[in-house]
Amino acid sequence: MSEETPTHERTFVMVKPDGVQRGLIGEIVNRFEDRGLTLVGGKFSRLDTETARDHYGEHEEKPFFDELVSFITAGPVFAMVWEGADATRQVRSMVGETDPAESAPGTIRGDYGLDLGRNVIHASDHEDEGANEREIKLFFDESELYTYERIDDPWLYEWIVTTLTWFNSLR
Ligand code: IDP
Ligand code: MG
Repeated sequence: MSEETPTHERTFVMVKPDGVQRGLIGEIVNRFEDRGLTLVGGKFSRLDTETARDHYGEHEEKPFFDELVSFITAGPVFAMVWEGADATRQVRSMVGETDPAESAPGTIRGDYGLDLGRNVIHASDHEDEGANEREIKLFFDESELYTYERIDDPWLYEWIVTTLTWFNSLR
């Protein structure tokens, strides 16, 4: 077993209006499900300007801020919370670079985008301190998040030993 078990955590992810309009919700959900993460919350939301300015507060001084706010409020978004080991870092690596043009094929932005201003997906980042908690709260009530175990969890995580113990007991 690896020396350090990564933190089991929740991370906030959102299909942006371009991703929703282009029919990419299913593809995106599929990737995280296939990876083994657990979907603990998901819903449509239409951001108003105030919430959008709040969500992207860290970028308020940037020249692209107004464009970003009008883009993110242009249509419904699909907000999600995913849970799993090292979830924030793993999701970010599946998302790719901020600019789709710089994102490797195989990443979501590298497979589905070409333009920095239309980059399909948002995902919380550890570099933005406290972003997960803040963004989850902005979109979800606690009662909208569900804790459960995936049936394949014992085959996804080495530290869950139940299945292996059971198989060995049959020999
Ligand atoms: P991230 O989404 O990869 O975390 P951030 O730097 O946090 O990237 O920027 C937030 C969002 O702002 C980006 O996803 C993108 O939509 C937009 N953005 C960032 N930099 C630029 C830019 O230089 N021009 C236009 N939009 C930008
Ligand atoms: Mg960011």
